[in-house]
Amino acid sequence: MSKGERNRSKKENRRAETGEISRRQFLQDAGLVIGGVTIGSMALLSACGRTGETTTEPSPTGTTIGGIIYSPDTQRTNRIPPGQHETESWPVLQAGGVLQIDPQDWTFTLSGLVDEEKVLSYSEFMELPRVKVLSDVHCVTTWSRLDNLWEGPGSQTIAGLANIKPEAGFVIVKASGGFTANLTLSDFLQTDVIFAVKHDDQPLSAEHGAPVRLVVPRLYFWKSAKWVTGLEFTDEDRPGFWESVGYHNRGDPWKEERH
Ligand SMILES: Nc1nc2c(c(=O)[nH]1)N[C@H]1C(S)=C(S)[C@@H](COP(=O)(O)O)O[C@H]1N2
Ligand SMILES: [Mo]
Repeated sequence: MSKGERNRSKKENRRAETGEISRRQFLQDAGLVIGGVTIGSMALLSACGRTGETTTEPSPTGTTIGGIIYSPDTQRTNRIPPGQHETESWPVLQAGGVLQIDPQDWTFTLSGLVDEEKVLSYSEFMELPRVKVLSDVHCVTTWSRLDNLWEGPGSQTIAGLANIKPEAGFVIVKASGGFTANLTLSDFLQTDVIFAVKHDDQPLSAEHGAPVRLVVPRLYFWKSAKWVTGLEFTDEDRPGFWESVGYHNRGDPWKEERH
């Protein structure tokens, strides 16, 4: 174990013992943290007319403050789901190696139960209207990383590019190299689901899924496909890559839907 790792784990232990919740430096720089409480929580509390009291159940839709959509789980008092622990680092995980995608070769395709298949080039995708989402990441291997700021088109913007047929109830998310992940259309269309091109105000790196990755904040991180290349809308559910090798079909971290 390196000195850095030792210091980090000491810090994490201390934080776990005191119950102190870490905030990312970028949020402080962005002025989003005051005295250890995110402005989001404070604004939410005052909007609800309560002070000195926190909500235990998040609002189902998320809250938008200062142009940022706060994923509802970021408003929980205890933000770490059962069986998870907080980490400050950001591990890189995928089946196989990191993919280096040339944006010039990258396209995004909407197919399946749509009136007409649609293919966007990288420059068309980058011109789409964007949102910002603050979310927590929960990997099924037990690490959780809080306060991630994502930027990119929201799932509803992407869905609006195609006329989705009424029979469609599921979305198969597709990524380079044949990776897939399945979602119900309703999970996909939540307001905090985003096709991220930036993380913490920096362009997304190749290892975390550049040029575009999906982020589905309310489900385990395996649903958040890196190097995403398109969506297929279907009337029947079809397990994706991790779901076919034993992961849970939905993956709600608060219910520990792991396997
Ligand atoms: N294309 C692709 N995306 C993927 C995966 C994968 O194997 N391939 N694995 C998922 C899993 S299991 C996790 S935990 C996260 C990890 O994302 P990160 O490397 O940015 O932390 O990516 C998800 N997205
Ligand atoms: Mo994972």
